[in-house]
Amino acid sequence: MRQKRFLSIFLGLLVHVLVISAAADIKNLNIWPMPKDVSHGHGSLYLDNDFELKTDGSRYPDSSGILKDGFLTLIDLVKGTHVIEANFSHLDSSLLLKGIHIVVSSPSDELQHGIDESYKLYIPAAQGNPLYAHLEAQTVYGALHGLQTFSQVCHFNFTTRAIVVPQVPWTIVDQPRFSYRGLLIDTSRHYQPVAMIKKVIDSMSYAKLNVLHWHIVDSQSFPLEIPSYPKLWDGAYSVSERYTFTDAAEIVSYAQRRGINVLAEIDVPGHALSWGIGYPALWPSTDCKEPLDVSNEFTFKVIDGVLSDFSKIFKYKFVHLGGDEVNTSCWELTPHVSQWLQNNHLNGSGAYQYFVLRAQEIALSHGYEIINWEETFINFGDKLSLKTVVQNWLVTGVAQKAVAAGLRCILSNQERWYLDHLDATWQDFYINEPLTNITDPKQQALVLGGEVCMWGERIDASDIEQTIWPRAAAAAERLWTPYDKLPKDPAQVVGRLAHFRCLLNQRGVAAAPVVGFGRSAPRG
Ligand code: CP6
Repeated sequence: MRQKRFLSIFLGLLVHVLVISAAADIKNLNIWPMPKDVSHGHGSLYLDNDFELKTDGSRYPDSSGILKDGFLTLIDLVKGTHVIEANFSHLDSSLLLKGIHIVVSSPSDELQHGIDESYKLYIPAAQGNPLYAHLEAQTVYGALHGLQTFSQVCHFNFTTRAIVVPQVPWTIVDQPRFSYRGLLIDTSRHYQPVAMIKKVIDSMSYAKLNVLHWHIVDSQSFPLEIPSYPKLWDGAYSVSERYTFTDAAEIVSYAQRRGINVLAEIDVPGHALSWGIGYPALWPSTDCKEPLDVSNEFTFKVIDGVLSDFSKIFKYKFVHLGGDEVNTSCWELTPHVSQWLQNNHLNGSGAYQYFVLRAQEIALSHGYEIINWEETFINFGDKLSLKTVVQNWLVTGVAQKAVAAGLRCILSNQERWYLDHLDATWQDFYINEPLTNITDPKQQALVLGGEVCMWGERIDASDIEQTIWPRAAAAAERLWTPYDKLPKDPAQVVGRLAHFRCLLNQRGVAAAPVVGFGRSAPRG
């Protein structure tokens, strides 16, 4: 029955697509990122004062309340800070949208890499009573994307003082182009309060980004509690600039409820000086505090403890093991490490390979697949576990080589997708195409997606949001929207991006002006 009803709705839609899409001027659509297929009409509806969620016929029980919370978020987002003053009593009730009917077919709320994030959203025109929007998705996380799109279609109308849905009927059929759409934050160079991390997660959900890459620790500080090695967070900046293990679990849960996976990183063996503040045995010597001591079994015991603790809270199937910028000469110049190298017939680069592969084995033993920075592939790509994803950041064209070797990869080219490069413009972010020079469909399928990186050396909680946004949104559309819908010239999307940026501001996100749009002057 239900199936039939949707079938007839979607057949109706098909007619709509055929009839209306020719007329639909894509430039007037202010949805970001642009969905796969959109059509709309020219009517208007209002959200009823008790706009409701209906989930009958859904196989998803929502025992965790993720869908309910997604619905309440939608209401908050469309109301913004306005007080609804509409009095609909005089209005023809055929103009009121009573609610949204959501049908999710998978009962599971497991969030994992590669889950189905598609959705179909239909908002009817004023005909038939009572009026409900219809949202269909395979998973609850697809439904959340549909609710985000819905929130961008509605706006507060200052004449009626109600929420209007213009341009009905809407038919939106949508799914992401890439399964990995990431944002890196770095809590080692500057501490970020938990509240700010949650704000960043909220803003990611508005742009349909789905992976928060948490570069938790680095040489500058070790802010996270590790129960197995409780002195590791002695490496924090201060007693307050820390995350308890429970804080981290809370961040993971907060993100998961918004359809966002958390990718935890320990960047080893380089970028790890702070580990030795609590456990100086991890340092080769007081003259060589990074990379971690490759010759000491204790080093691998600690990594095992950290990843064992991680596996209790970081449920994403990947863990990031870093592996970039390793100063191997520091090992060669430290007498006891140099002796160990000789005994094991290794030079510095051999020891680097040994370290990375051993860390990979430990991660695999805890059930993880692995992401490593590209230097590991450049130096010993043929030795890496096939469960490795190579994350590009240098300007080497390494992605083509990684996928040709059968490994998966993620793109983060530092000239285009490094948010700490303040001279990289939103246009640079927009035109960065992950599949450049990758033509074989089998190899294209190994490109999981991309990630923009907000390294923390020069930002803290005072300016992280305006440094991330709006440029991350430009990358978010590149990673979401089908290639053939993306204009070659970013000038064609500037107005829509500026609109999204204003939406972020209205939602309390300190997104910076879109340079080159309207009255905003170029910066600095
Ligand atoms: N920290 C770590 C960093 C960077 C990397 N790893 C980095 C390098 C160059 C630039 C920006 C950031 N700050 N751990 C490289 C992956 Cl330009």
